[in-house]
Amino acid sequence: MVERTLCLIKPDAVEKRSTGAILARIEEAGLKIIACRMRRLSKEDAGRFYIVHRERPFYGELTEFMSSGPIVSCVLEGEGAIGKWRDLMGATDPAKAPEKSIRRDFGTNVERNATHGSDAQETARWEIGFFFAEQELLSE
Ligand code: 3AN
Repeated sequence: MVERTLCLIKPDAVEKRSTGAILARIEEAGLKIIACRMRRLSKEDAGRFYIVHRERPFYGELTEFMSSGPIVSCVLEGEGAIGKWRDLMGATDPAKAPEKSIRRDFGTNVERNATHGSDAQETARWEIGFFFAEQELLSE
């Protein structure tokens, strides 16, 4: 099934100038970028985006980090895009992510782990809507 998923390139990876290398891996894997922009979140924006984690002990740090510099948000489209993008990223902890995965190659630790990807269809719809209006998704 053709799906859409949200990809974020987090402040650590943008700062390290890994944006181009990460986008290249996405395209090489056959996923299509149908929207892409750079933006800096406020701490409040990051808090809203990660609202499901508000009870977790790392919520404050996570929202601080995600608003610490520019991020790149993209919408990816393709067959099984949600799982495909999560496979490309690897595990949350870069040390546990497989060799040649994005988080292994570009991440530092569970917080500074280079990228984000939606985990299910409903989450993907909500997360895409957080960053983009429907008419900004250029699938044709
Ligand atoms: P994933 O993004 O792989 O689905 P989740 O949903 O467990 O991982 O975590 C959400 C976000 O919270 C991740 N982007 C990760 O960077 C961050 N995170 C998870 N665990 C920790 C932790 N122990 N300390 C700081 N940040 C964390």
